Amino acid sequence: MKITVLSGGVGGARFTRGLLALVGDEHPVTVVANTGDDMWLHGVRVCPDLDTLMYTLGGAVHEDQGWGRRDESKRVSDDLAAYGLGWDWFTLGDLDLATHLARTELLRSGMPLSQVTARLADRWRPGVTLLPMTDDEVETHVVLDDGREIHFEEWWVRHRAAVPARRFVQTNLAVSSPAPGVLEALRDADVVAIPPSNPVVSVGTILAVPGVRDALATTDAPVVGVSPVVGGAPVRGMADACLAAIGVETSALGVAEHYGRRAEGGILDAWLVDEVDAPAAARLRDAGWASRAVPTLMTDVPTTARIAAAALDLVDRQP
Ligand code: FO1
Repeated sequence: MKITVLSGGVGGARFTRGLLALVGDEHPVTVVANTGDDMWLHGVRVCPDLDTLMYTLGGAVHEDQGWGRRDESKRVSDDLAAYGLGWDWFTLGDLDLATHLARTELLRSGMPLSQVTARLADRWRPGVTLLPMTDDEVETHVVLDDGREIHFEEWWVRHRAAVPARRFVQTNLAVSSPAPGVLEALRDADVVAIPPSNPVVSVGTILAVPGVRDALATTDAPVVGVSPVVGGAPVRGMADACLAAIGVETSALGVAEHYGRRAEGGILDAWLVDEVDAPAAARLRDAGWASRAVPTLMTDVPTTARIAAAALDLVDRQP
């Protein structure tokens, strides 16, 4: 059974780790990662979601943070600050910096991001094929109410998304192309999973790469999603601020309707919600969706494996 996952950072990485615990290495998993959070910092290319996936699945992630490396230090970042350089609210750890230096060196040698990602992932053995959504350089920026445009990471990390976003601007995205293997991973999958990643700036960004949404709409694989919103609030991060910016209600039902059912031109066949949102599952079933309410808090790997099993089961796929 070929499984394809469209993933952002922490939520998607944790879900995929549980999925791998469930399916072992009998079923190949391909993860298509959001690269809209990427940025140039100190002359190196930082790819937060690719790195969170690589570190989490490779067993090197700082577990409490969900990003960056375990046993990390920040001597270089502190010394850069002494030169008045960098963002004092954004820490590039010393070991993490090696990843960005390696990536930048390989990119500068002419290697596309997808090949660079495969080369870096080789070291960590993540147990999946890790693909950036595109090899083109794209970035998500946020236009604030006062008209200023800042990088997504500044809005997300410095302002904790507390400054209202008027809209999101995604540089170069409309003219980007899916990275090699991305469309095939959607077309040839036996099941496609949308984990509880940020539906706007992570999954939404992947869907905005030309060709991806069509591949998702036409693949023979069933598409099942897991709600990132539980009881009207995002489990982690500030997806509610992103949903508000695009006028979508922060609820399991609101996000399902935002993604839309494939029979009506959307991208999903099935939607797994948390047990507190059982009424939403019932309403969706009445509207023709496959939907079920189970505990969806990814508290540990075995629990997450059970969530992944419930998602696959919802579209009649068993590992
Ligand atoms: N998140 C923070 O809240 N604070 C940081 O200083 C920070 C640094 C950082 C460095 C590299 C990297 O790959 C990720 C980093 N993140 C940090 C997490 C990042 O904001 C998120 O992983 C994604 O952008 C959202 O999914």
